[in-house]
Amino acid sequence: MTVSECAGLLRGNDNFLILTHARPDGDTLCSAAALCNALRRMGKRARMFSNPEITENYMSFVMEYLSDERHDEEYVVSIDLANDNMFPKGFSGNVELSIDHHASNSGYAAHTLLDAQMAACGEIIMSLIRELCNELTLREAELLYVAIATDCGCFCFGNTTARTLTDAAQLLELGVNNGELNKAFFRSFTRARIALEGMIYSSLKSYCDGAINAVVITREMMRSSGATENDCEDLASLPGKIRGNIVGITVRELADGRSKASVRTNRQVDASAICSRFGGGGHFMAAGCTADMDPYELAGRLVETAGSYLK
Ligand SMILES: [Mn+2]
Repeated sequence: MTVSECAGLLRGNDNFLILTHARPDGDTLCSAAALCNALRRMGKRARMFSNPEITENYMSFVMEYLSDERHDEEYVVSIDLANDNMFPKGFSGNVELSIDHHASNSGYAAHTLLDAQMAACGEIIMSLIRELCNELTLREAELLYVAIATDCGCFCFGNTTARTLTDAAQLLELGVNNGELNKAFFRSFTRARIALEGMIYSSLKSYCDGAINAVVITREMMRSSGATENDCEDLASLPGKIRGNIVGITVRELADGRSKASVRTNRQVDASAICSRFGGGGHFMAAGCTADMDPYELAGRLVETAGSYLK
């Protein structure tokens, strides 16, 4: 359906329940919050589902929209949710409307507003709010900036288009403080995270003229840095930052004595083929496995296997 058809559907309904996806990110959360704010401005009743996995960094942005209080006959709208196995923990039921930018959207909802050209759902919500309310409020603009910026790596990833930058520019014109939000989401980290990264970089070993880079994260490193799970986001991308890297291997020691590996590759080597040798799998450029070995042993075995794929 088109944005204006979707706006018509929303205008004709009330008592909205807005869903975000499992392990929620900035796009699903802040797009949902912006839509919730706009629906409330229109005099509608709207709430966001209390997704139990919302992390601390987003809580202050979405808190005022979360509610467990059910309205009667709720109209369920999902945001950034490609299929029904991404439903948030604690939700089951039917979805009336899915607003999404994943080309793989399975069509699980009764109606779908899909635009796979968009870098973030935030861009679709931006058009939709304009259609519904003519203008965006500063609050909505801030939420949409976070939604868009987090889904395109602060305008660094290849999904960033001219349209993405134009949308962001319009949000800045509405008064969004991009410097402050970028600092909060992309340029500041906990002391524990920085300490842990230091240890990880110190553990780095390079092989095959730097085409393979491997790091190990032991339980002792977690303990001495004071890092928790919240500090461990995207650690698997660290070895791949080295220029010339083709296969980046990150191995983490688990509490039960086993080890868990993440393998990231560029287009030249199949990460899932490497991991399948150890009972794992995944995508071509990002895969993982868990093995009954100490982390240094698993790292060594993965380096050896990756080396055989380079030839
Ligand atoms: Mn998204």
